[in-house]
Amino acid sequence: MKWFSLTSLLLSVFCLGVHAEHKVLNVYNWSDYLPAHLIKQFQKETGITVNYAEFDNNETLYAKIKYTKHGDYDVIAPSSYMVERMRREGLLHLIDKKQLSNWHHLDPFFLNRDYDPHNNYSVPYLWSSTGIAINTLYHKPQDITKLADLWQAKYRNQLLLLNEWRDTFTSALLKQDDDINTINPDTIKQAYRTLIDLMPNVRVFNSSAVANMFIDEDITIGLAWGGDTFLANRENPHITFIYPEEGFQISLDCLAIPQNSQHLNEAHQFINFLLRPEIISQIPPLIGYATPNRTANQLLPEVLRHNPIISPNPQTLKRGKFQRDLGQANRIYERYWERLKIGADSD
Ligand code: N2P
Repeated sequence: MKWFSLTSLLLSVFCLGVHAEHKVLNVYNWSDYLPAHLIKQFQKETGITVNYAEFDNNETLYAKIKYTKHGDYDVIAPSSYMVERMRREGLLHLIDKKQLSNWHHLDPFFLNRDYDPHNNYSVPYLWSSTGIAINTLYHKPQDITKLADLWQAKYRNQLLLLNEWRDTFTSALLKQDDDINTINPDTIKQAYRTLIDLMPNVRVFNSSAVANMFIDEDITIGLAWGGDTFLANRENPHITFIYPEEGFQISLDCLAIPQNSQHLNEAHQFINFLLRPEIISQIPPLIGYATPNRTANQLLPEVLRHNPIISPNPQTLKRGKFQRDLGQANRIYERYWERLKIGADSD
């Protein structure tokens, strides 16, 4: 009896100890943006349990972080312009670079940019371009060299547009030869009208299943991220990617820690894990997005490093543009975006 009580006492003390030690990390990332085996490896190495959730556009992420007050997330992956917005609104926690021993692997090309001048709030994670994806069994590449081509009547009810207003408006602004970061209400309205003109050609708005829609041939032409197009191309080599003549946008997705995170050490451990060259270099071959980690890039096979869908050649790259936060003008765009999606053609 005594022996039994002692055992159960020891057992409960042990369990309490384990319970107190149990570490958790809540990650909120883009859909299909981190292979599951790497999450498992991190859990195994650190004993930290990762709760993992996904989003498919920056605005969904923004709303979650802005309106949840309880520190539901510890690591998030906003694109550069969203880092700028969140930073400005006090939604991000300072990154403690002393805890990131792998920081030096990052390519300086991606560091200290205007959206976060000293990278005090964000760590570059993966990047890609927004361009036009086509299936060459159905469309001739020589017919589609610029965004303006998508407005042709022959593409009626065929296009996929990304379910991300920033990228969709960027395409309209590029087509009309305007600054992709404009905050001028007249120019924004003009871009809205340009998109209204495109609507008869639009079949679907989607940003989480783009690769599969192309692979299944539900869609044969549309705006797409290079990474998703790379995946589709691997399954079907007829699916290819076009960097539009008017220019294109470079999306740099970053890792950041929300201001109200409850697990700061775990968050830094996770970010440092993803900065390890032998970890992050596993991602581009699997999901088709490029890494801003210079050491990791050197570990990639030559053929992948120079794959034109994953990363444009230096000459093409010159046409690439970075998006900035639009401040108060975000509201104007958002209002037009809602109208566009419900098909209301009004001012
Ligand atoms: C892949 C995630 C896309 C990230 N589904 C685009 N910024």
